[in-house]
Amino acid sequence: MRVLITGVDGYLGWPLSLYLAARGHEVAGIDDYSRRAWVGEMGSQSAIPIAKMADRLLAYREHLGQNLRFYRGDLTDYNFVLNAYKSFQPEAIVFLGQMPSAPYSMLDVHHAVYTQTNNVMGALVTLFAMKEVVPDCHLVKLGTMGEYGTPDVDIPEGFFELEYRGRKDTMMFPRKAGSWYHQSKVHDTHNVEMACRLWGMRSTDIMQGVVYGTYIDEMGDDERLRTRFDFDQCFGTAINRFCAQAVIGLPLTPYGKGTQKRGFLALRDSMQCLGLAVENPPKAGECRVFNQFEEVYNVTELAERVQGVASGYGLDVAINPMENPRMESESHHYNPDHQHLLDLGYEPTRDMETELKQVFQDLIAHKDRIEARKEAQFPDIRWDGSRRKSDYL
Ligand code: USQ
Repeated sequence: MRVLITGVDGYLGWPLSLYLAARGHEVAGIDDYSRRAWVGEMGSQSAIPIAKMADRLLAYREHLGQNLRFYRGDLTDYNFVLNAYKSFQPEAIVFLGQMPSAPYSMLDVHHAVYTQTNNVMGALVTLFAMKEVVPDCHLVKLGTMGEYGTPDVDIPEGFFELEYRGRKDTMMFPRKAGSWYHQSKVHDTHNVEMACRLWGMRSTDIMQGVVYGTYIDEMGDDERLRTRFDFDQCFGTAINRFCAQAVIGLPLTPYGKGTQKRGFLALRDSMQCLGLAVENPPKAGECRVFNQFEEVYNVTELAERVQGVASGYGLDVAINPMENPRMESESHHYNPDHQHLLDLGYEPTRDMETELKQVFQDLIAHKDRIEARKEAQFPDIRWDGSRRKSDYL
């Protein structure tokens, strides 16, 4: 199948291109290197060194025996996107090319506006370009579990039966996001659902939990095929930050009470899921939703898992809760459904320990790169728009 990945230079996009090519698909990618620039703006760098795109493409051809068709450009530029679709004629588009950080979007008005303009317009441009050039193409859109927020009820997979005053209809489950970034994904979801309803497009909206891990088998032992690992306050997720903190001897920092829960999944499981979605397209007009996560932990349990694995490498680190710079529920119900992928044959690895060992091996080898950008780890972006470093509690 011809699969186009937007955000092919990113954390998920790059390994996905390898994974899909190894499964026999013809892959193209779009990127404008924004992720490298955002992390630089935060005063940080990927702990694992990332090859330049030219070197990535060379290694790709050597290992996978095919070229990755690369288009450099901005996803909000309609003519650019249209031309890329015309030249590649994708049968599936995996849409990953968005600004993915909640704290970055909460920085100030400029970052909030940028996040929503970039994310919502990029997806809208894609819908129009698909309609014009490849109306039968399947859009695999990366959503996030954070769109739902933490309501005090179980969360269905996308749609549910709503009954009110004796009448019933199938409706999209309400969203209650907690950052301008997560809100941008909510807007996308509504736009994509409407495009399916009005234009008969087919889409899979994947509501992913927090993805972690540094390696998939398709990377082999070629450094040029590795993907990024961020640990700064914006682009490093809690699990990445805990691992990086352990490697340079800093205490691990659950925010606030540390009882806020999230769903997690390994990088290799994320690849499997995106691959399954691509290879099993929905019918025309269908807007399909997958909730995807494997294990649910609260952030203190997560820190304890990381602490346990770190001790195996002689790293004895403390867990010191930190004042929460975010506004979020710290004690809440969390029980989302996640059956649709399992029905398609998804076999999750559910082995956080093995994945974390790989992460530690990679990070210990690049400890100096984390040490060099240590300052970027300390959070000062607050959900009320102010900036002040958090204290350990
Ligand atoms: N947290 C800590 N300590 C830290 C950093 C974060 O306790 O040092 C807490 C946060 O307060 C939050 C939780 O960990 O309660 C998760 O935060 P995160 O930074 O790991 O992840 P989040 O902001 O939710 O965003 C990440 C990705 C995003 C994706 C999302 C999936 O950056 O792209 O959409 O995970 S989900 O969380 O399911 O919405």
